[in-house]
Order: sequence, then C-alpha cells, then structure tokens
Amino acid sequence: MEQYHNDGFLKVPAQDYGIDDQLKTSLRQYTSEGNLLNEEIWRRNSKDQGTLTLQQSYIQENVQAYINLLVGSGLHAILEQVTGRSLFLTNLMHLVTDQQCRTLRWHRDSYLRNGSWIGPLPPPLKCAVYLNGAGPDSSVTGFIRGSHRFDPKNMYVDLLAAYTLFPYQAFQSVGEGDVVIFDGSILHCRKKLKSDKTREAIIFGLTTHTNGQQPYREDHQPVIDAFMDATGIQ
Ligand SMILES: O=C(O)CCC(=O)C(=O)O
Repeated sequence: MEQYHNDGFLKVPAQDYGIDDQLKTSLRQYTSEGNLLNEEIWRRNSKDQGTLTLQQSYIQENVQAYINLLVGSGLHAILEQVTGRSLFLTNLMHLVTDQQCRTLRWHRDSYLRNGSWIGPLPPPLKCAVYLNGAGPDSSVTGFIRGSHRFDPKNMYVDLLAAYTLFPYQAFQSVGEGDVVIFDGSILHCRKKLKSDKTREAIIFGLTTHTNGQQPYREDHQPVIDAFMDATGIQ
C-alpha cells in the first residue's frame, strides 16, 4: 500500500489473483490475425496514436469475461485494499499495440491548469492487465515515479520534468496476465513498439464515487451494470 502511494503505480503479479487459461482464452477470442484486420471488430484510434481498439459491441458481447477478470478473479478487492478506497468501474478498453502505433507522449489523465481541472475528477484509478506481457521494448506503460504527488500546474514545466527526470522514469517488464495499477494523475506514456511482439492489454478505468460514473454511462452502461451486479452495489 505504501509503495503504491509513494510511487503512484504498483505491479500485481498474475499469480496474486485468479486469472487462468480459460479466462485468458475467453478474453482473447477476437485477437486472431484475421479479426485484427477486420475494422468492424478492431479500429485504429487516432487519439490513442493508432492503437487497435476492440469495438464496444464486442466488449458487451463478452462482458462477463471482463467482469470475471476484474471482480471474480479478486482483482477489484486487491485494488481497493491497495488504494484504501471504494472503487467503481467507469469504462474499459481492450487494446492491441503493433508496429503501426506511434508513441503516446507523457501526459496526466487529470491535472489542474489556471485554477481549472482538466480531465476526470476525481482523477481515475487505472488498472492495466497485460494479456501477453510487455516490457521497455514492447510498449509497456511508463511512469515518472512519484509525479502524482507533484503537479507544477504548468504544462511546460511538466513536460520538461517528464523528459529530463531519467532516474525517476520507470519502464518495467511484466509477464502474461500481470497487472499494473496507477493513479490517473501520474505522468505516464507508452513508447512506440521496438520489437516484433505486439502488446495486448485491457485497461480498466475506475472512480472513487458512483457520481464519477455518470459521464461514461452513455457509452459504457452495459459494462457498468454488469460490474454493479457482480459487486452487489445498488
Ligand atoms: O496504453 C497505455 O499503456 C497507456 C494508457 C494510458 O495512457 C491511459 O490509460 O491513460
């Protein structure tokens, strides 16, 4: 718990929660090469530097597998224990990063500028499940350790810090099914792929109050409903 609060991110190894081969197979049922080329199923998201993104209708078709991953596996309970907060699902993305994707530069999901908050408020908690592992050469999410505790409230100082604070940069290696949870107000990035191994990840967004789910309801209602049913929250 202390490490998460100090660093702003924490790795949870696959063996610490209940992900098994059956669940992995179910989650990867649309990831064949043929399907990845089918724009009905996977679409390149220009805002996310060309990352292949599974369309929401397929996430909804397989919603129980995603909820089993988050809730049934015990992962959600670990997230609450580590952060010391109640956490409510807002959205989820299933992403494949390949050679065509560009670098997603250093950014924070939520930050204060000129007295106004930009991005979700309160800042989200993100939970990335790396289905086929990742590392410094295969587009693992990178962080500036501890930067969630330091917001200079100035875009230029922030970016300068991100590109110069090398000792604080963290690009870890993660295995199949390993999870990294991170505070959405931390400086984070995703570098261009430098190997032939594509990266496949599911990223859950969570908030600390059910009010925070409101802006996501239009696009993610079935996923939010399934999460609320599985956790027994009214
Ligand atoms: O795909 C990644 O590793 C980065 C994701 C990201 O920036 C985010 O979820 O806010």
